[in-house]
Amino acid sequence: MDRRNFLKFSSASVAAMCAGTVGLVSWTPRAHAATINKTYYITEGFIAQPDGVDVYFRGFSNNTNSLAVPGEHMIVQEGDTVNITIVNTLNSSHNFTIDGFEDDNGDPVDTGRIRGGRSATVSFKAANPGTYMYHDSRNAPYNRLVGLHGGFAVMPAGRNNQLYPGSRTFVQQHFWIFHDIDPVWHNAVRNGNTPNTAYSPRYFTINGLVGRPPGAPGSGDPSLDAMHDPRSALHGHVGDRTLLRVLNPGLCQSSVHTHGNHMEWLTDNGTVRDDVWEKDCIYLEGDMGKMDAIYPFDSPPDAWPRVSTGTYPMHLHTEMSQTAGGGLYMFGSLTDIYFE
Ligand SMILES: [Cu+2]
Repeated sequence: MDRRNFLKFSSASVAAMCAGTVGLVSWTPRAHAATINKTYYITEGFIAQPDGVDVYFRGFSNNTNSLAVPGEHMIVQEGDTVNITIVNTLNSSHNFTIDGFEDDNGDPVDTGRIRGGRSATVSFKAANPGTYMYHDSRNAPYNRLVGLHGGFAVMPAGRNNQLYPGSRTFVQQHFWIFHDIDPVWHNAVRNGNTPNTAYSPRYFTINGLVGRPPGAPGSGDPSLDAMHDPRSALHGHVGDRTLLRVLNPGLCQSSVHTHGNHMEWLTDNGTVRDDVWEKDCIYLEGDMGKMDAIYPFDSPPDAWPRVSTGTYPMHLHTEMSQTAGGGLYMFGSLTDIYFE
């Protein structure tokens, strides 16, 4: 297929779409259940990577002229009626399902097969507060790996500061969706083939972007630089406890590592932990791993004299995840934590 037939994107279209919805994407605390309607359009195209290489992706996008990888996060409240429509603009078949989630009736959410050019709607009542990944589970893991994934969360009814009733509290929340990308596999999927080469990821992203070191092209641009993307970078004053909903649609296992403070580790792959450990490194399983943790925004305990401002990095503790294109260092899955 002629490449000019595809939409081409810098990463910009993804982050720009979310500007103004910092952190609390699509959810504000409210007293009553609501009806939430959302439409995702399955689109495809190329996204320029930090070394200039255009890589093929598919995404759950907000309109037919964009390409969102990951798709926009959804946060709903327990008891809400949720209607999600998927418009498949491609020729290939896809579905939309929320991994591990059961609705008010104990049923999973899944559109089933949506043939090329068709649409489908799932309607359900939200239950089971927590963090989930929505994705296309067909042709697994390939449709998910080429970009058909995003974050979904249910807030407990009547609470705006807890992950589940009785959990430790927070004042703001973010999704951190980590991903790893093998362009050879993406290209095979583009051509309708099943990848038959060894998995060799060359790009590592957080919410679809990589960090850009100072002085590098795109550094400081919130639509390109994960250290300045409002979806990823943490901003807070001392005491602004921040929930991190961490998802891994990629295949690589990771270790999420924060500076400044340890994280309070609340859940491991959807299971609430009996004890809340405070750790500066938390293991994230590959191939659909997830965890929740709170970054407490305490005055950094190791700093002397005591400080309440400063900037600290978050990065994955696997070396290759901090590179792009097979070795470009510091163009990987990292962001910054700003004490203000
Ligand atoms: Cu470090």
